[in-house]
Amino acid sequence: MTITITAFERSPDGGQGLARDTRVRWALEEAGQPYAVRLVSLAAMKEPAHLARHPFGQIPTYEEDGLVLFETGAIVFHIAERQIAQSHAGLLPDEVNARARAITWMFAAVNTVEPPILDLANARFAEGDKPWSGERLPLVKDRIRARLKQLSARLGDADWLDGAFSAGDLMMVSVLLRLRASGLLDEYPNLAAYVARGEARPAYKRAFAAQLAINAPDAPES
Ligand code: GTB
Repeated sequence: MTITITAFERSPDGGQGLARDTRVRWALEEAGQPYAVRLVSLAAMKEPAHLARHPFGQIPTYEEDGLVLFETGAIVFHIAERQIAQSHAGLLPDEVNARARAITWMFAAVNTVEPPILDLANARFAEGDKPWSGERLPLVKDRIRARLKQLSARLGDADWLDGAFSAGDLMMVSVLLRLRASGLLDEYPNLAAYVARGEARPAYKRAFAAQLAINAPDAPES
């Protein structure tokens, strides 16, 4: 049975790994699960065939044996649960309470940390030409700093958010990566080091290389 995900035919980031298929690829690589990729253009994402997979006309999606999923949090959770069902612990801990905490961090990544980060992208790219954007940008950045300060305090000098690396870290690192170009991450050295630890994982490197091969096919292999 083949797992198929969807990804941008051409990612707007040119292969920096910021499109959300990278986090799904990463989870599949951590799970040692081979997968196929269906590339979709921006136009095709809004056509009925893709809308049947993803009601909001976005990537990524996940297909496996008649099951179709969208939303990266749900997809990564499914990959982690599937790994447990196959008796391979890894992305979620075995112990019930530790597993619940790892899932909590997954939600925190997409519900609490990612929204202000997305707001920065909107403030820059969708609202950058508005007369009020110069005043708004510092407020948006300060809301991100408030979250990073709290996350930084919780992480402290630990390697991962709660014991061993988990799907919670995979989601949180994926969300934080989007901040690198802004310089905000570097204001919190333990978070910058946390993200670097995530990127250093062999599974992340494979996921990154796979999306880069599509988006910047001439790039040298890392
Ligand atoms: N909540 C959903 C999830 O987590 O799965 C969000 C999915 C989503 O935003 N998908 C984006 C998409 O399909 C691609 S990843 N957009 C097309 C559309 O909505 O029409 C977002 C993204 C795009 C580009 C960059 N970049 O260039 O840096 C980074 C992230």
